[in-house]
Amino acid sequence: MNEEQAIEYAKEKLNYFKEDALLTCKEIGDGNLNYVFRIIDEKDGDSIILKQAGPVARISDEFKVSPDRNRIESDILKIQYDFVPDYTPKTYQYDPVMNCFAMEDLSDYEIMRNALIKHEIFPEFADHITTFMAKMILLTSDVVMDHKEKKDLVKSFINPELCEISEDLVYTEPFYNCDRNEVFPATRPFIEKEFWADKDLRLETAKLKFEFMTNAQSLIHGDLHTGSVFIKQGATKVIDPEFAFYGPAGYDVGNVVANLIFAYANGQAVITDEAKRTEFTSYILTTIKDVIDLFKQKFSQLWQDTDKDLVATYDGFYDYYVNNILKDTSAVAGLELSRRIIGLAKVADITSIKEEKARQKAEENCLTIAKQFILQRGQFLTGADFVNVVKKVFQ
Ligand code: SR1
Ligand code: MG
Repeated sequence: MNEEQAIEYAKEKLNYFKEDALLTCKEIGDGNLNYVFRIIDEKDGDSIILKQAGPVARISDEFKVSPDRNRIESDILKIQYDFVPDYTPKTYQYDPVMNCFAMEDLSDYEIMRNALIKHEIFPEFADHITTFMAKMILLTSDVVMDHKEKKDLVKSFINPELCEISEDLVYTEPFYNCDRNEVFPATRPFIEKEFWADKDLRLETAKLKFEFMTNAQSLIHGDLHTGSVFIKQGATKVIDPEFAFYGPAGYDVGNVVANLIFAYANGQAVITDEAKRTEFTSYILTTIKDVIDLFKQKFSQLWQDTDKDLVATYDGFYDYYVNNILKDTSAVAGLELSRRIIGLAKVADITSIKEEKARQKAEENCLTIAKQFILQRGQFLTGADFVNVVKKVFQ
């Protein structure tokens, strides 16, 4: 659809605006895959978002991706709305012919990555995102769900093409000299030595890739970076779950941690005023710590409060289960840190660092942390464990 067609679509198909509405539309998508139309009734200010999936990715038509991802996104948003309504946008109609769905307009929110690049502070983010993740991860798992119903959900969220993007971009390409990588020239020698020549690292990423493909543990968002979060003071909404599928439970937590580290790297590189730099970077470290510790706290409470499979109540099982999630969290944080620097899909926190040496330092620090998170996964079990690595590498 173009903007005119989106207006026509809204008039004919969406049962949302008044009869005499005066509609205008703007395409506002800035993601890598889809088209996002904001349609407004200029008479009363009512507005809605229409999200449409095309047959190829917006970032490059090299990625042929089934428009069925729009069904997956619309379906998981409904599940997330049931479990965590405070942190999920409300969705309206889904249209399987036009591969689009309508959802609540969140124009009074801002994409979190953009806000963090402006060094804004959101003290409640860790609380919000950990409620979102603890509930989604536990309540969609075999630990608490009827096993047949869970398997139906696994079936319905088989997402082969978008999973393939992650298998390639997250787990494979960053760890060899792949043509599709986009390496910042100043960082290339570091990457060649520390990543592409490191066989131990490659072996660990191979193990992790097959775990990603086979461990149908929880219904995860699958792309929970700060560009998938709409935020304003006191409120958080998680958007863009089109990569959703049943995968390792630590995947989303790891993505959140890695993207906070990108914000930290940006703050260290570009904030010149020392007091402001300390305020922002301390906030980010506190948030990373809280993301891990509050996640553990809430996950544990929910585990106690919810009926479970008998075997999940055996002594020692809870510790085994949660420690595995933290192990995956650390590994995925490392993978996300690697792929956003070495691979094709970059993050503005890093690419917006203008000074060459500062960007190189930010990239090398993130990659140093990444290696530790991947190779020593299993050793980071508290918020302080995660934060200490970041502090040490950036000091
Ligand atoms: C071809 S899509 C590239 C990246 O954008 C999405 O947001 C995902 O992170 C994906 O890996
Ligand atoms: Mg996205």
